[in-house]
Amino acid sequence: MSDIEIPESHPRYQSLLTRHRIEEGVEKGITSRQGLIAQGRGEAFDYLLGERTIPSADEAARAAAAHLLLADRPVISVNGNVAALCPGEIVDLAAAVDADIEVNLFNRTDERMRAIADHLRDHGADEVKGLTADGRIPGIDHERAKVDADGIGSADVVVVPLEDGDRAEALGAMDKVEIVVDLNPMSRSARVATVPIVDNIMRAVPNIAAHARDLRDAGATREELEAIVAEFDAAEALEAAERAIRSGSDE
Ligand code: PTJ
Repeated sequence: MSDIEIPESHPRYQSLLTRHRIEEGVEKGITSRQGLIAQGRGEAFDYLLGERTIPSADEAARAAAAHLLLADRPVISVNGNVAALCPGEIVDLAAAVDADIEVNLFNRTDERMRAIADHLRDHGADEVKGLTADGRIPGIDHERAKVDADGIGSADVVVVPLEDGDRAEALGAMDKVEIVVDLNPMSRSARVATVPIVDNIMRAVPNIAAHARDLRDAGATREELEAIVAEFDAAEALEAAERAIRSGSDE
């Protein structure tokens, strides 16, 4: 048993755990009510993917790890769904690649910003950015434009999980490397990402951290990391995910 009263052997265990965490996130004022709908949308794609990390998503996670290890100023962006689903895993990934964590919300309120920052600190984060909001992403006219100038504002690589599309596009226009985690390979954010990872955030985040540690432990050089980055083909990864969804297999 874990934080839900369902044995881990239950065939729907992961899905029920996810729903429980999102519900709890809403109750705690971390997740927006729209987050429940977003979760439902993601779950449908995960069901079609077989609720597993497909090989192309694993390759994408490795390319993401290489980008993060090469980065000068990597930042992981966190919204209300991510904070509810995998706060400890986000803190662990930030430690593995020496990244900053920044809260960035579509439905931004001071209460939610603070609740999410506190929640991340409860899970081990030292510093959480996003509350200063002294920077702006050009070309966006909603709350997601607000960033910390010394966080996402000046980052070279940004991890943007469960994004809503237009910020992903605007960050791309700022020449930042964007790592998007989204279960929908047809979403606008996945399509504009430098590295789209079509996987559940709860599997993808620990997987990126594991790849980063493997690469570091193997003593990967800058040249080797750059080769991993160069070999990754975003369009092919999206096609492979769509094929897996449509056919139910990896072929
Ligand atoms: O906390 P806020 O205020 O910033 O709001 C966050 C949400 C997620 C509500 C907001 O960004 C939103 O409405 O997003 P969308 O437009 O519904 O997009 C969410 C995307 O994430 C969709 O493409 C889903 O398929 C995908 N998704 C949902 N759950 C997961 C997921 N991808 C990976 N893992 C999941 N668990």
